[in-house]
Amino acid sequence: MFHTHSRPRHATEVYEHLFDIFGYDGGMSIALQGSLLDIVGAAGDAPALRPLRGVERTSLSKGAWIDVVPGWLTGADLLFEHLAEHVPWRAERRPMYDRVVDVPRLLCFYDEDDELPHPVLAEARSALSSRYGAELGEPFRTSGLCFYRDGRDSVAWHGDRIGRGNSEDTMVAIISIGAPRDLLLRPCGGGTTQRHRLGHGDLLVMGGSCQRTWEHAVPKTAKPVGPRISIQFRPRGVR
Ligand SMILES: O=C(O)CCC(=O)C(=O)O
Repeated sequence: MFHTHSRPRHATEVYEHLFDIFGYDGGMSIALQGSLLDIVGAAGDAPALRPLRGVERTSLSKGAWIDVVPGWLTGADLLFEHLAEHVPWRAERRPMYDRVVDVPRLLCFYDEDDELPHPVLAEARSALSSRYGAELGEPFRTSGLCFYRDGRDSVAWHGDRIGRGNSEDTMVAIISIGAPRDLLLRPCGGGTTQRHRLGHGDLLVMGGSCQRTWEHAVPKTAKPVGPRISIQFRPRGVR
């Protein structure tokens, strides 16, 4: 989609492209502020991963857990620009009760044999498989990407239960880049909701029974937030 335009050179231009193409303006200045902060912190650094060591695990209930690694990915500004421009983002519509509604985010799915849109994503998948493969019993294989254009975009409460996530313990690893958004987790059947603010380059891994016994969501927000990209790695047969 972005290919019909000349290539943006830096984050400012990418956000202008988002505005031109999607017509979203909410929070653009906030996105720019975040981006400028990142540029001040790490001027033009290429995307890279920190070592995955000393990860602290939080046990939830019923065998579910999460690991959170703030700032696992550095140089996230450049990755954001690259993905915003090069991923063939799709707007989808899905049946809901008696209507067909817009999915409130843009999507792109990379199956296990598809070339990922940036080499650091293949490095991330491989690092996650090295760190978690023994416990998971298999490598991470697929990558789902979501583009949240602003606070109106969201994902509703759900577990990743299409396929084996419905009956077996598994893992879903999420890298978040762009504007910080809250990822909420709550036990199925009721209980206290946990709020995890995912920032630019943060990793969150949901494991154990999390997809079956807990639900997660990224709610809409009326606050002016800029665009965010979520990159989810999953094993084969989990969606
Ligand atoms: O945006 C996120 O980090 C969560 C995405 C998600 O839950 C999903 O696509 O199933």
